[in-house]
Amino acid sequence: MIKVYGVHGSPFVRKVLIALDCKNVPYEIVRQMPFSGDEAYKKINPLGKVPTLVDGDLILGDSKVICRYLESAYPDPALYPAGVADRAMADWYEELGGTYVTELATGIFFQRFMRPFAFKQEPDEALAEKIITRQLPPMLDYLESRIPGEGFIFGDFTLADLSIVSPFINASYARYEVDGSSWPALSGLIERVKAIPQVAAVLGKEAKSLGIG
Ligand SMILES: N[C@@H](CCC(=O)N[C@@H](CS)C(=O)NCC(=O)O)C(=O)O
Repeated sequence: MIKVYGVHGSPFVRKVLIALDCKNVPYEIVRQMPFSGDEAYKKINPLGKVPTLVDGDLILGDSKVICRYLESAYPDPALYPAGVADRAMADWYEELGGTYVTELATGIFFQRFMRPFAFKQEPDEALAEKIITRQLPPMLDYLESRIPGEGFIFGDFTLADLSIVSPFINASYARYEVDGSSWPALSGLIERVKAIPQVAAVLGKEAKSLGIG
């Protein structure tokens, strides 16, 4: 059976678990904390990051690489759009969601959730506020201009939708919600993605694991 190394709460692990669930592929999670400096884990993923997917002899790191493998190996249902231009745009949204948007949203998550609850430290509220009031809004404006008022970015749900939405799920654990009066399309997409049964199921397990259920 496929093994996914990682923990609930990581947006990158979340993406892989949801892709596997959508494709109805059984898997087991091998608990692996990020930032643990675990030398044994580095033998299968030298970056030490989660997730890593093990499927027989195949050992892959990086959620984008893993999800592309899953799409080729288990094509039904498709989780990327067909068509060269849409596929390229989906890659762009996945990249943007997994890099800059994640950095900003997990900045809020780290300050307001991880520091007080995991590390018993005071959050740097000034830093969280700077992200919320100055750094995020231009990105939210860009996303708002690209997201439809209904449905998903490419019609059917794809991992591009999840990649855009996922960082905001982490931020919501730190009491940050995208303001629906300023960014209604993005705010609506977040709700629609969270309502997908496979997404809701993983988020339920995540909430339990993070103690916020
Ligand atoms: N580009 C990677 C990013 C993975 C990543 O940064 N994972 C975080 C957890 S959310 C991690 O393992 N961080 C540990 C580290 O950077 O050492 C992916 O898409 O899988």
